[in-house]
Amino acid sequence: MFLRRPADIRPSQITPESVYRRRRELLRQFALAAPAALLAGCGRNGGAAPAAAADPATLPKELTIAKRGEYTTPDAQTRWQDATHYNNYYEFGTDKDDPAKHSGRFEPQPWTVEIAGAAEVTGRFALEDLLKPHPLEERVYRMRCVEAWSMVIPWVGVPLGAVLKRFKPTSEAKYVAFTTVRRPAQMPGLSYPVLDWPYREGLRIDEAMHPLALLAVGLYGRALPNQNGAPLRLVVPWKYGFKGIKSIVRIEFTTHEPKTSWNLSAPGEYGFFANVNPDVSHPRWSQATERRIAGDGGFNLFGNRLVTLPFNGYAEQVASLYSGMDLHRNF
Ligand SMILES: Nc1nc2c(c(=O)[nH]1)N[C@H]1C(S)=C(S)[C@@H](COP(=O)(O)O)O[C@H]1N2
Ligand SMILES: [Mo]
Repeated sequence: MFLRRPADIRPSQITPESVYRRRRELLRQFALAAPAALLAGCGRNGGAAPAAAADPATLPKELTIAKRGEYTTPDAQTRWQDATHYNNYYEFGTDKDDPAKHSGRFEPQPWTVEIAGAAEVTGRFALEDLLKPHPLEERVYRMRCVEAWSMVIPWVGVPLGAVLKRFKPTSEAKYVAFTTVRRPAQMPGLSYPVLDWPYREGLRIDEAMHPLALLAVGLYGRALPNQNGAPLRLVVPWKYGFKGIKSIVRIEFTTHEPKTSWNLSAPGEYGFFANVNPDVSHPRWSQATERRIAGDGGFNLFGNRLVTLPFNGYAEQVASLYSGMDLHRNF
């Protein structure tokens, strides 16, 4: 069946009108100020070209993958160029090409993650130590953004649950809260009050422990480019993309449901659970279909219009996490 492609969701539809207006105003100023800001940034990469074009010379390093093929999908994969140049990472700007353009000065190394809250083991850990015991896996996941576009991406990472268990969460640990790094000098988007910074997300502990939840360090066999959340980001394929928090610096086990950035910005529009659900429309647009950005056609205006599946097609694996819950209320 041929489905007509609805207009893509614009940023003006995603954020409340007042926030959007103010942001447009700020972005206008930003557009004027940007070249000066880049010149002023005489750090290590000051003035350098934006990172991660498809040029092999600028590709992030290759990763050694120990496990492949256990989680995959027959769907055509998204091209590297699209997955790394059509991004949401508001700390680098709100347009889809901003993260690739404005993340060149971000330094993902060295990196530490703070583990806090209701666990027997807490403290600050170097990323290498956090990952060392876990073999890197490649998993091809369907990804669905709340803006009704989707991609198919071969991630490289380790199961989130396996990492979390090593810290021995206590019985008080009912949720896991994640925080993105906040570096105004390297993240030009932080100057704008688009979201309540730093970016925050959370999962219920059983969701975090589910085998599909992945802590990703790469995609397409390579380390994450800055725009995709280097050096460490969350991937939760049955939820809307905004749950996939990037550049994680803090993980806290909490007793109460943690505050999340999108929920704080518009609680009526973005819930805590954010499970992909074609039956629950966003208040301002339908979630029944999606534009698939994948395959040779890659990014084109007509894309493939697909019917969106409950839990993004992962219902068989995850639906039991929500049995007895009213998913219209707990959206
Ligand atoms: N810190 C941070 N994480 C973020 C975002 C963001 O703006 N800031 N955007 C989210 C949204 S809305 C999506 S769809 C995914 C996009 O990931 P990708 O660019 O790798 O496709 O990242 C999510 N993680
Ligand atoms: Mo998204």
